[in-house]
Amino acid sequence: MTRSILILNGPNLNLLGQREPEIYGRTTLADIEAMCRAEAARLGVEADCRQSNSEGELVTWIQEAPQRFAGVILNAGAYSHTSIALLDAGRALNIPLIEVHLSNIYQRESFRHHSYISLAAKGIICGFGSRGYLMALGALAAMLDDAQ
Ligand code: CA2
Repeated sequence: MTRSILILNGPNLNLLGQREPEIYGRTTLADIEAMCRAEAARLGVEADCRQSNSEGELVTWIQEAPQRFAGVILNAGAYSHTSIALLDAGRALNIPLIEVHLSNIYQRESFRHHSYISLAAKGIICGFGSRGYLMALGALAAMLDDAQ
């Protein structure tokens, strides 16, 4: 069975480290992706990291994920709070999806308190900054180990 994990980041996350450091910190998306690849290697899995500002592209990547991946880590950014299309794609998955947010969305504006993705997620990690992606990788790797 494949031990590859797809890590998806949604709209505006390409701006990390460049704007609003008081909310999102100074770590760039390239830094996070490098941390994820290093953690994946440590856990004996592979990480394929992608970012898109396009809802449709994210939907397509989620739809195609079971062909090549054992799990999906998704930070859908603001689409988390708006996108029924991403929810439907997540619900159609037959592999686990873990939802990640850098910030604690429940400490922020009320419109961020609801996430459509959560309805399709195996689990949700928020508020731990970039460490949340590593926590999600650890959870998926442990699930793969348990399934062996
Ligand atoms: O906390 C998270 O990870 C979020 O998914 C980030 C989204 C936000 O809309 C969600 O409510 C929570 C926003 C990502 C945008 O990131 C930026 C980074 C720097 C400058 C501007 C935006």
